[in-house]
Amino acid sequence: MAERRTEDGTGSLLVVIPTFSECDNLALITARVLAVIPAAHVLVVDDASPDGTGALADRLAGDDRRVHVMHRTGKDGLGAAYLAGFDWALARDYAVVAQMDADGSHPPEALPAMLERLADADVVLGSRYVPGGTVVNWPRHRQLLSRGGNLYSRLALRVPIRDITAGYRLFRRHVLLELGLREVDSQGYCFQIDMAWRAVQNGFRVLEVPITFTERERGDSKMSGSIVREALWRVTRWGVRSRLGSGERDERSDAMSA
Ligand SMILES: Nc1nc2c(ncn2[C@@H]2O[C@H](COP(=O)(O)OP(=O)(O)OP(=O)(O)O)[C@@H](O)[C@H]2O)c(=O)[nH]1
Ligand SMILES: [Mg+2]
Repeated sequence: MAERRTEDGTGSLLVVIPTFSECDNLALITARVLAVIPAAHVLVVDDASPDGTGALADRLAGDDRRVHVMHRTGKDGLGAAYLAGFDWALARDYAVVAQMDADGSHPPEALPAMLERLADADVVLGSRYVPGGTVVNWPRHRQLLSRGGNLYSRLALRVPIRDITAGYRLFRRHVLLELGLREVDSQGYCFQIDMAWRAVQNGFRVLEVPITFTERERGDSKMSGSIVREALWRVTRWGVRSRLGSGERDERSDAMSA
């Protein structure tokens, strides 16, 4: 296991890549990650993709022992896939856990800069909305949705993060251990807001590194109206509760089905 240590001494790195029907993207993104950080491991978390992504992941794992695969029984949302991947990481000795989309939107080539920033942080976000960050090929409606979602979340939750919905992140192991992952049940990109807010509330240092985010070229988006509604509903409720001073975050009594 010693060879998993990253060159800058940040410790062993696991990159978790959730997949649902990403067979056109998975081999390339895995190869890019391992080319940039040869000491890293990759965990593909596949939700029984109907296009055979799970079988492709098995072949990649058969060819390279740095690649691991978790097969889940059906599509259960991005948040649940990441939580399962984080549990898998914590059951092993990875010091740093990255999360990254399979569709090429998150450039693996930014990993070294993000790992470097982790020297002064507990969580590092690959950010579109800090100086130097940018978005390529996103249609106007997606830009507006993302910008609007970020602005609303920042104001409602009163957090200084510019890209709180960023899906490209590094966590130090102790953050995942201490955040109370059992209580997280946000599903879509609300999961990203939830985790970032929990990190800030727990006093962890969250830093943003600029990235160039590129819209997927292949495969279908899983973004949906219900994902947006879930985020709007939850963020509004968290913001109201934090203003009322209860700080209550327990979602278990939440009857909302987004
Ligand atoms: N395991 C698993 N992965 C998922 C699920 N939903 C989405 N993903 C993966 O999560 C990542 C982000 O999903 P995307 O469809 O790219 O969502 P997005 O980035 O908001 O939308 P586009 O980039 O416009 O397609 C991709 O790697 C997806 O394959 C899910 O239910 N289960
Ligand atoms: Mg995407």
